[in-house]
Amino acid sequence: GDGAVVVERKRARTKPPGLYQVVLLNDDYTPMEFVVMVLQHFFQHDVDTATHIMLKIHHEGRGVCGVYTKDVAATKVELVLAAARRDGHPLQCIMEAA
Ligand code: TYC
Repeated sequence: GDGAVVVERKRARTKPPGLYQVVLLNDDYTPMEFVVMVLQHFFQHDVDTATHIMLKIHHEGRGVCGVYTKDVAATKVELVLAAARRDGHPLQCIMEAA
């Protein structure tokens, strides 16, 4: 060009990470004990909280396991689905923008 120097101001800060809810869905076949185990093992809930969340899902159809950044939420969904399929359960786990 004509030698003009264009300087773009850099973004002042990094983008805040989007947050995602990991949600378990009810079904008629997955044992309650398996869901409680999933909530303890993958979402670090104590047994009383895990049981409360499991019963909420059982009665209301769905329940939030935890809220995480996108990559962490996606990994938890995959780990839960892998564990459920390994044990032959139809449990469904999804992530939703929080
Ligand atoms: N409804 C299941 C049963 O009666 C228990 C269950 C709870 C399944 C939560 C899935 O996400 C779930 N055995």
